[in-house]
Amino acid sequence: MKRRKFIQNASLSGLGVAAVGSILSCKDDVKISEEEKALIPVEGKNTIPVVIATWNVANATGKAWEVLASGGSSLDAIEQGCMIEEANAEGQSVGLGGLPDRDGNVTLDACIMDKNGNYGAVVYLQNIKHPISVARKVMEDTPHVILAGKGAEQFARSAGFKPENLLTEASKKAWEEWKKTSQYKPIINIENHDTIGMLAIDKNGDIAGGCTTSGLAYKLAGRVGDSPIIGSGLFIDNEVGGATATGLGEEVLKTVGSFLIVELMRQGKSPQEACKEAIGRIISKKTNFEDFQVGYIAVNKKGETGAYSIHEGFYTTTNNDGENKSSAPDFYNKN
Ligand code: SD4
Repeated sequence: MKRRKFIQNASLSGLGVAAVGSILSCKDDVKISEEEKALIPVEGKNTIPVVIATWNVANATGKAWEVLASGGSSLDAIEQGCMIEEANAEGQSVGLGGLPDRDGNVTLDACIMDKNGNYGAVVYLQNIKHPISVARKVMEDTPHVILAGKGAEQFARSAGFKPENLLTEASKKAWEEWKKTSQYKPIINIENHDTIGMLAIDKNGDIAGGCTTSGLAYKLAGRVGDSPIIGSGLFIDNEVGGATATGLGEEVLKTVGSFLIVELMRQGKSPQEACKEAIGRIISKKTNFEDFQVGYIAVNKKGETGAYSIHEGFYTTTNNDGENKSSAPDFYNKN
C-alpha cells in the first residue's frame, strides 16, 4: 500500500491512536515521516471528521455531522448545514427572517469554498432563501466567482430557486421599531445566534467552508460585508486549514482576517493562536474596539480547532462525534 493511501485509510476508518499504532507496528514496510504522523487524528483531541460553526447552531452542525458521518463530502456538509440556518425564520441574521437594510429589504451575502480552492459567492441577493446553494452553483456552474444583486437573483431563478418574501412579520416589526430612531450603530452580539460561518473536514481529510448572512441589520442599501468575500469572511486551503468570521464585517475586511489566520497556521501557529493574532491585528489598529465585536473560528488539517473574539458573548458549536458541543471561546476585552 502506498504511504499516502495508508494514512488516508487510517483516518478514513476513524481509528483512535491505539488502533492506528497497532496497524503501524504490523506493517513493517510502511514508513511514515514525523510530518505524516502528525496528521493522524488523535481520539478526543484532533479527530476527523469534524465540523465547527460560529454561534449556537446545533441544528446546523448536527445536519453537517449527519452528512460527514454517512461518508459525505465536507462541501455537502457545509451546504446542508448552512441551509438549516438559512431556512430558520427565528434566526434574524441569516436567510429567511433576516433583519432588513434601512429601506426594509432583506439582502443576503454568502460564499462557499471547496478543497480545491474553488470559491463561489453571492452578494446583495434578494428573495432567495438559500444563498449558500446559489453560491455553490456560481462556483460549480459558471466561470465566475461572485454574482451580485439583480444578476445573482436572475441566475438563481434560472437555476430553479423559487423567489419568496424573506421579510418575516417579526423582522418587519423590528425594522419599524428601529425606524423610530434610525440610529445606525453596529450592535455587539445582537443575539447568540448570528451569521453562520462553518468549517468541515470529511473522512478523507478534505476541508470546505461556508459563510452566510443577512449582514448588518439596517445597513445602508448596497452595503456588502466580509461574509461573501474570499479571504475576509472565509478562507480554505486544503493543505493547511480554514477560517471564518462573524461580527463587524468592515473590520474583518480591512485586515483580511480569514486569509491571515490560514497563513498564520501555515507558519506553524495553532488555530487558537492564529485566531488570537488576527483579533490582535484589529485591536492594534482600532482604539474604538469597545464598540464592535469580531469573532473568528479556525480548523487545521489535523482537525484541531480554535476560536477567539474581541468581547465576551461569542459562541461556537463543534461536532466530531455526533454530539453538538457549544463553547464560549476566550476573548480579548476582559475589563
Ligand atoms: C457582516 N460579518 O455582514 C457580517 C455580520 C455578522 O454576526 O457576522 N454578524 O458584517
